[in-house]
Amino acid sequence: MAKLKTAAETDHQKAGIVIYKDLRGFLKQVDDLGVLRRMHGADPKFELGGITEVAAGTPECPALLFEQIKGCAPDVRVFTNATTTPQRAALALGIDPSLRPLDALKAWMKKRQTLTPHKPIEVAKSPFMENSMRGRDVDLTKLPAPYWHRKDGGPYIGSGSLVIMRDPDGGWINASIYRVQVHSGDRVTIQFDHPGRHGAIIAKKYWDSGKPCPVAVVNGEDPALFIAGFEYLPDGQSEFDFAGAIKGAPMEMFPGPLTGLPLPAHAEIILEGELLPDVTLPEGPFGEFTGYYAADARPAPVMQVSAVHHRDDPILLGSPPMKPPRFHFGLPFRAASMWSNLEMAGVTDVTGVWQHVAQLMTVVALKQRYAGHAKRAALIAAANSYMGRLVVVVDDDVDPSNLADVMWAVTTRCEPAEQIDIVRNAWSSALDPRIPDEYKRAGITSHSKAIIEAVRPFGWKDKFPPTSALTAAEAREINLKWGATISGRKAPAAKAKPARKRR
Ligand SMILES: Cc1cc2nc3c(=O)[nH]c(=O)nc-3n(C[C@H](O)[C@H](O)[C@H](O)COP(=O)(O)O)c2cc1C
Ligand SMILES: [Mn+2]
Repeated sequence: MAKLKTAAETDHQKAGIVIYKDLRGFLKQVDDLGVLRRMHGADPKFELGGITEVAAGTPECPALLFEQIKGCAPDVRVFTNATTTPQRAALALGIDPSLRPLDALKAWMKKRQTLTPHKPIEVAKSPFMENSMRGRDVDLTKLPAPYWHRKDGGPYIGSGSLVIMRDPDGGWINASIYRVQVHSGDRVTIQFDHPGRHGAIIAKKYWDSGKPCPVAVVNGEDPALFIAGFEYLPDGQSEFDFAGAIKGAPMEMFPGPLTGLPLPAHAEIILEGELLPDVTLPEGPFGEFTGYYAADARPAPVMQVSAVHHRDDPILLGSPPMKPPRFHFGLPFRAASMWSNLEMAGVTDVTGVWQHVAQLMTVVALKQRYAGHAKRAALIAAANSYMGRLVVVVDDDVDPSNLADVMWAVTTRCEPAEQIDIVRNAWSSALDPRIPDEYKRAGITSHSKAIIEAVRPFGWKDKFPPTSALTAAEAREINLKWGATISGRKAPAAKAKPARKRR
């Protein structure tokens, strides 16, 4: 970390985009959009999670700020559904929140390709040092840790929290989202979906040399860190640098008093401690993003918490997994990286990539230029479809973000006997509800993926029956002229009163 006191003017400031400083700043932006609801007196046992799920299932999908939570100190708050709409996901990325979802994702895909990683800088002061508990005084029960779903095995402080570790070889910092269950006043577990997670690889290096792994859990981080912590970044590339790239300025870090790990200075609640070698506790079950409990409680590594720091009136960022299509992010960020991967691999004419059903289904749209073009794209997308059994390719006249349109293409352009392929032994995880438990126990967590070519067959695509539907451009034109009347916002043109002049 470079030792500088203040960040220079950000790339965003130069471009005139206002980006939040921290979670509180983002909360204010969400409130200013009129989409924040304040909830008073909710019970952290099941009710807070239940309210979050019901709200996420409504068309508006408001963000929620829980205050005066039952049984918690009056100043403690929990923020949920923070980035669950396309609008708020765009806002978190510093992208125009009024863009149509596919255009917003494309803007992010393009921005992501040209991001400049910013190494974090160290600052001399941090608001999270306003309150500290050390050693025997550490008492996690003083912090919010909801029971999110009814059959969860315990309370989770970390449903959207960042886990920070330093690679003992390269010295680089990994900062990713892994769930964190509270087991006692000073013990939590951290769950890795599979042994390929950077956190799992790094912890193992410490343990293999007989040492505990220094670790920090950052709760109430800003959304740039939340998004960075979800990205598949290469080994050795710090999520902190990526978050700085999203924000267009270096992230400010304050060194953890106990671990020396760089900690986001403006985060809300921090746990510092060690992941112990050879110590596990039964973790879970926990309602997962597939909408299931895929496994009973399983052993997970234990973090001994030796220090807790938090801001005054701390805000926990809660992001419980919920039954699809509800998801942590209102834009399918991983579809953006797939889109970019396709371009990098030289696949031309891709007009969109999207993920539905909480990323369990991937759709690629393209303008077919040669035989095999569609399958080439599908195979590349399938390789990185984590836990996704369905990969669909559609022609460029189909909007991949519109599930109804996609299914129209599937049912009218795909002859199953000719245009569905199965790829076996592909990437999934222990969270997959369809993999039998005995396989999982033997370490077999792969599954098969169906590739559905819902495109006009290339050999006779020009003779395929033409569609009777309006083109997107025609529909837009009609909407411009007639949309307000169709929706009832305006009386029919003949009866409309002359518009009054604005003063
Ligand atoms: C809200 C949320 C919760 C997540 N929970 C977990 C988890 O408990 N375990 C896990 O291995 N990955 C989890 N993930 C996915 C990882 O954060 C993601 O795959 C990340 O890229 C892993 O980073 P790494 O490559 O540094 O290991 C979660 C993601 C989100 C957004
Ligand atoms: Mn990583």
